[in-house]
Amino acid sequence: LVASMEEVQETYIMVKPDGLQRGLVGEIISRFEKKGFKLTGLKLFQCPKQLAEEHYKDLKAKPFFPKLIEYITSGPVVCMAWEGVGVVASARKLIGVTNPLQAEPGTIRGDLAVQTGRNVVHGSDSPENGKREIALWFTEDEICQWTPAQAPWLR
Ligand code: 3AN
Repeated sequence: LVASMEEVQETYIMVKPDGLQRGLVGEIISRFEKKGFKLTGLKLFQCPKQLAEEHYKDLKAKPFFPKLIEYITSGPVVCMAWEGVGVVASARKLIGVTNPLQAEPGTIRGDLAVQTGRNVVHGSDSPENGKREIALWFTEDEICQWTPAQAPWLR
């Protein structure tokens, strides 16, 4: 765990349709930016059903799966790739647990959401899934590598 927290990782973060409709995009991006992670991909996107099903394939057997797919494809989402040391677990901490009522105040879900089925944001749950999901949601040329000019120590 300590080793994985020290390695540079990438994670897929997505503002779900409810987050966009509620005007929370700037607030959510801002939390990852202020923490010190590096944005390497960003787009507004209407997710096709097939992509939603592939993204959530591990949840296919869950009773809420059809509703989840309906929700994610109900309107545009904001797709993001973020890079940084230990970014996968740290982003999950910033997001908070799945049920927003149980999410700690100070987390995105804890501060901004009420329902599990409308929990405003997604974050990859492992470095492997971070890579998998970024490859799923972005083409290679949509990912930009850059060095923060004023703060190279953030890497
Ligand atoms: P997380 O997004 O916190 O990693 P997962 O991967 O267990 O949580 O679930 C993925 C998404 O499925 C959640 N963000 C939520 O939108 C939806 N979901 C999870 N559990 C439920 C549930 N019990 N009822 C309705 N939707 C759920």
